[in-house]
Amino acid sequence: MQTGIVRGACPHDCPDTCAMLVHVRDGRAVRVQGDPDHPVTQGFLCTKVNRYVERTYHADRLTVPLRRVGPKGEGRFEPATWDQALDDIARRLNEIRHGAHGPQAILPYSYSGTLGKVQNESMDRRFFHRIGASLLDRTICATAGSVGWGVTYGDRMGPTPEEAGHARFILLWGTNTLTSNPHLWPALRRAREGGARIIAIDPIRTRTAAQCDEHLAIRPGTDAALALGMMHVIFRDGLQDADYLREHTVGWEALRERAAEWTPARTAETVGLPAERIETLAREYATTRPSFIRLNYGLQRHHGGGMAVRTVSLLPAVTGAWRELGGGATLSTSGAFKLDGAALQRPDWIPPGTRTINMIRLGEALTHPDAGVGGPPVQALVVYNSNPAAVAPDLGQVRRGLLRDDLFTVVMEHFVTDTARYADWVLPATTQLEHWDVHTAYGHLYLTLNRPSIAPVGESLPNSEIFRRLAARMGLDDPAFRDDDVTLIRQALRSSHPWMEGVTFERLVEDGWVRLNVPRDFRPYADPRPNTPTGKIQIVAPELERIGLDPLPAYIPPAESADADPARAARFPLMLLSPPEHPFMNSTFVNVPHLARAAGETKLLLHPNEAAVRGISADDPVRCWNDRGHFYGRAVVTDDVRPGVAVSYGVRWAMRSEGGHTVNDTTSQRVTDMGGGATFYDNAVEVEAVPAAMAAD
Ligand SMILES: Nc1nc2c(c(=O)[nH]1)N[C@H]1C(S)=C(S)[C@@H](COP(=O)(O)OP(=O)(O)OC[C@H]3O[C@@H](n4cnc5c(=O)[nH]c(N)nc54)[C@H](O)[C@@H]3O)O[C@H]1N2
Ligand SMILES: Nc1nc2c(c(=O)[nH]1)N[C@H]1C(S)=C(S)[C@@H](COP(=O)(O)OP(=O)(O)OC[C@H]3O[C@@H](n4cnc5c(=O)[nH]c(N)nc54)[C@H](O)[C@@H]3O)O[C@H]1N2
Ligand SMILES: [Mo]
Repeated sequence: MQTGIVRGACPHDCPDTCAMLVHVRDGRAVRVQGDPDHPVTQGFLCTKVNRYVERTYHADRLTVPLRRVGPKGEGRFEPATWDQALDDIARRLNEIRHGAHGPQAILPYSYSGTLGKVQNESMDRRFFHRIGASLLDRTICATAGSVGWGVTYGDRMGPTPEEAGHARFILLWGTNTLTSNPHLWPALRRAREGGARIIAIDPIRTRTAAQCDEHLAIRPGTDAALALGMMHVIFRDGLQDADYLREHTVGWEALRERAAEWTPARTAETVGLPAERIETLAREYATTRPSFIRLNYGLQRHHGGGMAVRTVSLLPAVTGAWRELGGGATLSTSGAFKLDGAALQRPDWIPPGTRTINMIRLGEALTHPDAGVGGPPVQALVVYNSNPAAVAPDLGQVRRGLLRDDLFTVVMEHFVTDTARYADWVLPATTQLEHWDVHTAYGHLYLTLNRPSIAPVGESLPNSEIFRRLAARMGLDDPAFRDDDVTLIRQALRSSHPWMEGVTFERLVEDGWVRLNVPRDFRPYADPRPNTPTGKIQIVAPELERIGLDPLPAYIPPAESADADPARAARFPLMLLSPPEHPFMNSTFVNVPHLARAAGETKLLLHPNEAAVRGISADDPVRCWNDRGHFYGRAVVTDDVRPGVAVSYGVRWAMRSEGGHTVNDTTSQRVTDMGGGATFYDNAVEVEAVPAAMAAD
């Protein structure tokens, strides 16, 4: 397309998956715009993605393959041709694959730079499965909640922005909607016009909490206790939906007994809210209908995160809120998309017995001879769609691993990121404007096609094409390695599920996006047949007992809290939360000038009492540390955070941070109770003022 408007999809890791219109003039993208006809996008894009064109044509964009010339971590490279790069990478990977340690010494590392089915999880998976590389458990974001929800309800579904406007009582629970799910906001506004009350449950008064009717600042990681305390009042006062519980759930009697232990007084002490407020909250929640809970990621980044999601998610089962349009709870809607992932990824090629490495334990995997899980050392790391030297926890150990001279590292990227600085080869990848893809969503029910709108910038190639070329060079001759991107999209869409009826490539080409064939009056658990082992909503989940957890909803305190580890909490008395920075997308957009300016320098938010006892004043340079590492920031003294909590919005690039350190120097590789998830917010730290000169490290 030389001039005109091309339909695309925002590729980023966000529930909103916007339909994007790309304006092209003379072969160059000039502007991106939210599709005004899309019922969820509603014509607007977010702060970050509005800058997508600026990012695409950024002066630092990678245009040719780069070969490392300096020491690892220094970021000195020389340009090379694709033939040189691919020949060398194919040779090295083949050597390792056929060498003493075998193919499992190769580890892929990818996450959510793009969520497109083709560029995120197709040719890459075929490639690594066919050669028998180690498997990566992609746990960094959502697995705690996915498992917590999964053992309770099966597939993840819930009201979308199209239904949520009907709700009259709304809890934004562990979600910063205006930053991380902004296209839900118009629905919340509609609900409010209809008389809805909106309450934020968050240790921080975020920009979202400030816009709500009320903000309940609970102690981090105590969400399950709050939900149990609410259930206590609901059962005690007879406000439960007994018919719903009897018909659709197993184990509700045991839950009633469990909740009986959570008196308002006990709950108050655990969560840090007044007992009376817990009483009234429970009654308001149970009696104002429809009630909708948007529970999101904040509460699952603590050790007990899986249990927290599971426990909160049962509130609408207790009250029967699921029966009503707009009622219930939404963690994710991804379970509604029934695409053919196996056709794309070919899991049938995985050699039996292949080991799995948890991505959040990358530091451990790279620094232990048995990769921390048994088996061969990791000798090659192939990174794409991710920036682990910024986003992974416990960065000190990650960096030590990446510095290993005997580690062969390939990074496919748009920029020389923190991770790319450690690479032997950096390969230029295309952006969403330059390749095909198809996108499911986890905050609504539309499938979206992305068509390329411009030619690749420089010599960049789609991930899929890089893996196709590598496969050919490494002698992998299965015809599946010759499928082009449009063929891959067609394969993904092959599905006999009724919700995919009529959702075809042709319609996507015609319209850009298509709603799944689910009923308009979408109430997924009104009369549920959940795909759980019992076919019911599992209030008691015996499979949890098998992994050593309580089969009933329960409160598991954060691992680094005073409740669980008083000795540690005495040394590190502040719980550090590091949720997304409004103008950034994880570690993406950090180098886009407008957005970097909007975010400003690293800040450390403290309650006035916590600042006072440490002799810290507003704008002081501070050091935040624990036994894993430290980073620097500038103090913001504010009652937006509760006492006992510190906040530094992240994720930032180490190379653009004071002393080369970020919040993730302090976070840990500990996993959540379920799903092996990350515990970024279960992070005890201490903070001190430092002389400005010292902050240079
Ligand atoms: N602008 C922007 N949008 C994004 C992202 C981004 O980086 N930037 N990242 C995207 C991705 S990958 C994800 S996973 C989502 C994440 O977005 P959200 O689902 O909103 O999750 P978080 O921002 O991690 O946390 C949400 C809120 O939970 C609060 N919180 C922390 N601990 C607790 C707790 O124990 N209990 C409760 N109730 N609240 C707690 C935090 O203070 C925060 O305000 O956002 C996506 N959208
Ligand atoms: N402290 C702390 N740490 C966190 C979080 C937090 O809240 N606090 N959030 C966590 C969460 S929820 C998540 S999901 C992870 C996110 O971690 P990641 O998935 O690693 O996300 P990004 O940091 O956005 O890095 C994605 C990289 O992929 C690149 N990329 C984008 N598109 C393409 C493409 O088509 N091809 C290739 N080859 N590369 C591409 C981008 O340039 C970018 O550098 O971070 C986690 N880390
Ligand atoms: Mo995420």
